[in-house]
Amino acid sequence: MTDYVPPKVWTWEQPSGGQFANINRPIAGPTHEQALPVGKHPLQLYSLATPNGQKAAIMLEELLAKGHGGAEYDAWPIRIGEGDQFSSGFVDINPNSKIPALVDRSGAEPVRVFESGAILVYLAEKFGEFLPAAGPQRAETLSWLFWQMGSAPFLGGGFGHFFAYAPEKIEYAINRYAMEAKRQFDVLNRRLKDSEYVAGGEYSIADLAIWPWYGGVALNRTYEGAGEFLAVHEYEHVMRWAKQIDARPAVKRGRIVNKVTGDPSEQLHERHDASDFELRTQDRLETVEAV
Ligand SMILES: N[C@@H](CCC(=O)N[C@@H](CS)C(=O)NCC(=O)O)C(=O)O
Repeated sequence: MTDYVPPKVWTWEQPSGGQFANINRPIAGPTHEQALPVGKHPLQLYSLATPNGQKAAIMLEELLAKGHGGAEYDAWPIRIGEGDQFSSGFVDINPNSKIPALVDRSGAEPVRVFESGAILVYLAEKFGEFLPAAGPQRAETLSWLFWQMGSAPFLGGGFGHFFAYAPEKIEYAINRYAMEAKRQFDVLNRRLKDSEYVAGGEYSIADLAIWPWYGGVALNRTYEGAGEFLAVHEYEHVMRWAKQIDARPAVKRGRIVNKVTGDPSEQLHERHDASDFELRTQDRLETVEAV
């Protein structure tokens, strides 16, 4: 219990504490003038390898794996801890200042797309993959995609924040969001008991959206200790699916794009070419520098 009594009008007086306190602001818009870099490919991705960012890079790698040369892309890191999302260039392509954002420069005019779900739908429709064009299967896929967009903020912003990042462990908040996170895992588990993939028998943008969040926690990669705390091993069908998706070569590549922390062999800060996965991960660059 705290003795905090909310004032009549909230004012922004001090950092709220916890990880990310230095980037949280109650106002939108740019903080500084800075143009975004542009590479040689039709698609430009501005992102970071958080679960939301991974969705976009994995989708692009899956499209390339299917032979869509038009899905070639340059991926640029947006270091959200350093405020890159508030540059004038980034705010121009995403007024919401959150990664990922995509610019399609393949047409006469550049097209900006923000919100990871919108990016998945845009790319799925552009290349005719991972989302049926019509019918019940499209409805099912979009239903699960939007389930993810609505549910993951409770897993990440709710459970993950209070379990891993908040400056103090607040039992009420952790209980509230652990309960909801477990309920969501159970929703997925029941679905995946009867269905190979989330939207049915085919791998789709629903899996692509859901895996980075729920697969990440199931595989104990997202918040240290969270897998054990939520007893994720009990969700056996989620575990089966999480491992199955994790084994896909395009997923192995996409999830390390714009990754700037962790094991150097799993950090690809910028992606401009398929060979970068072999030649330009941080362990390789550090070896070259040391020679
Ligand atoms: N609904 C958005 C959420 C994106 C989002 O929350 N991105 C986070 C990283 S996972 C971010 O950019 N945070 C920076 C900030 O809040 O300033 C989407 O799915 O694209």
